[in-house]
Amino acid sequence: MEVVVFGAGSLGSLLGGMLAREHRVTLVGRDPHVGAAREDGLRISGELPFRTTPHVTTDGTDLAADLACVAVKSYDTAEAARTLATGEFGAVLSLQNGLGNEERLAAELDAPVLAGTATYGARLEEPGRVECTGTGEVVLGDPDGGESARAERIGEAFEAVGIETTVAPDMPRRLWEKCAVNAAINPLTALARVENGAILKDSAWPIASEAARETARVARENGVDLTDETAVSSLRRVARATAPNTSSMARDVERGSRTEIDAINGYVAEHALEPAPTNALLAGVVKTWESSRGLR
Ligand code: KPL
Repeated sequence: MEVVVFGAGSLGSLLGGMLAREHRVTLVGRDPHVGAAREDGLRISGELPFRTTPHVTTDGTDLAADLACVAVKSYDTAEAARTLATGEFGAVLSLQNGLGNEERLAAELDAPVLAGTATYGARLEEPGRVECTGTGEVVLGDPDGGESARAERIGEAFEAVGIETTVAPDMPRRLWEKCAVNAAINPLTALARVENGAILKDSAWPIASEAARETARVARENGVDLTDETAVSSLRRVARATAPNTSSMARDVERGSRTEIDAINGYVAEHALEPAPTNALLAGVVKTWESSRGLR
């Protein structure tokens, strides 16, 4: 299979590297990472050590492949979609954080768009080298839900390189459930500068669990069957399982970079039919921090 991985951050590089063991992969990213990977190969360390030599480029225009995996930050989705629209793809798979990415891709692209989530842990250690900090799984499927033969074929291509993959007929619920977890963990850990496990403490849990419950309620308002109990128990499970880890938003804030708040708490607050004060408050505080740093 020919695959373009658009977005050579830590996750895109790890999955792109794994896919390159069996498929023809083009990894689109930025220097100095892409330059180092071109010179010396893409080095994956940690739980799954290996080196591969995918084709790497900083120019994502006019590419053609059976599949384009989009792994850019959610605020870069519209620009990624416009660049991908100059090429030709059999299918496009979003492997991004937050909600609304698939709609933004579908608005620009003729190719069918699939939704996905990935729970692999990865960290860009230095240009050309990514550390796999934890194996996980990819879940993918039709963004509107239902069976998808296309998703099955992509799932088989992922499984062929050892990426544990589930093809799911209920992606809308899964995306909202993940968003409920992120809406609780990400802004709280970023603002308080703590690891994921800290949200289980008495001082944070009422806020975190309310963010998750409120997200489940907004999901239901948008026709997605996600109960408060499922959202809260998923939050507790992920916070426990990733207790010593730093969330992606906490890492963004530490680096002084823009966060994905718009696609997480911002999306929930905007799509609420009844007010969603906890998500609105968390989004407002993080956006205020971004504005103060000239990031938005
Ligand atoms: O997805 C995550 C993130 O950091 O964005 C969690 C689940 C919170 C793990 O860190």
